[in-house]
Amino acid sequence: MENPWWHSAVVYQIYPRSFADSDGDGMGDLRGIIDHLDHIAGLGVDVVWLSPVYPSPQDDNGYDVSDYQDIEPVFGSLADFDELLAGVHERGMKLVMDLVVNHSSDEHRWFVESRAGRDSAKRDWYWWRPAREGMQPGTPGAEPNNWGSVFGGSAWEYDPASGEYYLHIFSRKQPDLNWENPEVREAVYAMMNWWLDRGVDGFRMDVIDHISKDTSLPDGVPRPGSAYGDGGPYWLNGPRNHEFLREMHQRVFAGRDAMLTVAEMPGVTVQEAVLYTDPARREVDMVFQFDHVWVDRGADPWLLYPLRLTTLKGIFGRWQAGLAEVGWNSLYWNNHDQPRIVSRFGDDGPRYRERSAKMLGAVLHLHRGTPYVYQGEELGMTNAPFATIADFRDIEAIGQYTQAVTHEGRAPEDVLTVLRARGRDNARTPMQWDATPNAGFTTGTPWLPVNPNYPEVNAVAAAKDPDSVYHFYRALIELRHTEPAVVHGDFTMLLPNDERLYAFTRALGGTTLLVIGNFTGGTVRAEIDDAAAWAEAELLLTNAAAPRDLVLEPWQVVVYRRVSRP
Ligand code: TEU
Repeated sequence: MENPWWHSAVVYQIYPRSFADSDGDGMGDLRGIIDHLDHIAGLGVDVVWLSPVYPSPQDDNGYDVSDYQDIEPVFGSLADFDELLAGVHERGMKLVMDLVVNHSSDEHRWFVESRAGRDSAKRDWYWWRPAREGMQPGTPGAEPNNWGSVFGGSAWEYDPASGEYYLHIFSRKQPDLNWENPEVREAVYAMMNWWLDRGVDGFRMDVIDHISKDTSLPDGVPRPGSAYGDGGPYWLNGPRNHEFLREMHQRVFAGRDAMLTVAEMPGVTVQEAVLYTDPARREVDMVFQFDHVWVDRGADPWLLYPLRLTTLKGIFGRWQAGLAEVGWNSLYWNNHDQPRIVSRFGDDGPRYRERSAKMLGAVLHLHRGTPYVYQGEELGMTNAPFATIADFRDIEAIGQYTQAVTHEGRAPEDVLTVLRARGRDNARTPMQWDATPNAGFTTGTPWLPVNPNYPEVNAVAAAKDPDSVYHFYRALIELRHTEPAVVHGDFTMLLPNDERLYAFTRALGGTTLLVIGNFTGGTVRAEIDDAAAWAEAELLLTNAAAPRDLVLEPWQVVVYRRVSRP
C-alpha cells in the first residue's frame, strides 16, 4: 500500500480558550485563531487540531459538549468556523476536530431527555443503574459499584427524581454515553459525517478506548487510602471497543482517504495499538498512548518520581519496535493535559530554557511517527508559578485536591507540590504573543493569568531571533519534510543503559541519521560505536556549537547524517 500522507505530517494543537482573544472577554476565540494562522503556517505544520469549540457549559473546558453540531458562542459562530477552515485550507493545512463522544455534557438535550424519567425514549442512551442491592438509594456507599471518577469522588451521580444513578467516568457533568445502544452510535456517526461534509479533515478522538465497558459493571480493586475502587480495567479497551471503531470506520471514514483519525487511548498497550492502527483492520490511523507521559508516575499518586532516562528510552524503544512493521506511532510531549515539557524533563531556568527545549523537540521529532506540537511548545513555554489551590482552574486539579486533602487526609502542601509539577493548568496559561500587557493574548482579564515570563518568552521575540526555539522547530519540521529517513527510516536505540544521553539512529537505504540528546546540565561524551566516523559526519542540526569528538555541551542535541555510496 502507498504511504498515507500523514506519515510525513506534523500536527499543531490549539487549545482555543487559551490561544488568542479577539474581543476582550478574556477567553480565546475563533477570530483570534484566524488572526494568528500565519504563526502556525510559518512553522511548516501540515495539520491543525482544535480542542473542542462546541457549545459547552465549560465544566471541563469544552470536553463536556452540549451540542455537537454548533459552535460555543464565546468562541464565535459557524460562520467564523467556516472562515477559519477556509483560512487553514488556503495555507495548505488541514483541520482536525476534537471528538468527545465517550460522554456528553449533562446539559446536552440527549441527557436532558434521558434524565426526564425511567421511561424516557433516551433513558438507555446513558448508563443508569439502581442503588446497590439492599441499600437505601442516595446514601453513602449505595452507589451501583465502587468506581472512583478520574476527577475525584464517586463515578456515579444520584438522581433523586428517578431514584437511580448515572455513570460518569469524568465529572458529574460528563455522563457516559451508552455505546451498547445502536441509536447512540448512529447519532454519533451522523454528526461526524456532518462535520466531514462541511470540510473538516478528521478527528482527534477523546478517550475513545473508554467507549466499551464491561456491562456487568463489577466493583474495582480498592485504591489504597481511598473510598473508591479502580474501574479502569472495566472501562479501558472494553470487549466491543474494536468492533465499535470498525463500525465507525465503515459508516464514516471509508472512502475519505484524505482524512486523519487519531485515537486518544490512556492505558493502551503496544499490542492493542498494533490492532487499532493496522490499516488492514480499518479502525484508526494512529493512537495517543500514555506510557511515556506516565514515566514519572508511581504507586503513590501524590509523590513526585524523578525521571529515569533509561525507563523513558525503554518505553519509546518498545513503541518504536512494536509498531515498526504494522501500525503507526504518534509522538507528543505536550498537550492540554500535560505539564510543559521544558519544565518537566528540561531546564526552564534562564540559562538553558531554550537549549533544553530544542533538545527535547529534536529527540521527539526524529522518532518514527507523527509529531504533535502543542501551542507554546514552539516558544519553549514553561510551567506556571501556582501558589495555592485557589490559583488552579482545572476541574481535575480541584477535584483531586478535594478528594486527597478533605477526604483522604493528605497534607495540602504535598498535594500542591504534585499539582504544581503535573497540573493541567500549566499547559493552559494563555499563549504568549508579545511583550505587551497580558502577552497580547487579551485586552481584558485573562481567564487564567498569563505566565509572568512573557516579556522574554513570546512569539514576536521568537520570530525575530534566528536562534529561537520557534525557528529550531521550523527546521525540525522541514527536516521531516525533506529527509525521507526521518519519516521512514528504521529506528535503533543506542546506549539503552545510559542515564544521561538519549541516542538513536534512523536508517533508510544508504542514509543513516544519528541523534544524540544530552538530558543533563553537564558536559557528556557519547561513547558509541563508530564514534570517530560519526564525529566527522555531516552535522545537520544542533542547538549549540558543533561538538568535537562527540562531546556534548549541557542539554545539547546533535543530528548527524552519513550517506554510503553504492
Ligand atoms: O483526557 C483523558 C485523560 O486521560 C485524562 O483524564 C488524563 O489522564 C488526565 O487528565 C491526566 O492528568 C481527555 C481530555 O484530553 C481531557 O482534557 C479531558 O478532561 C478528558 O479526556 C475527559 O474528556
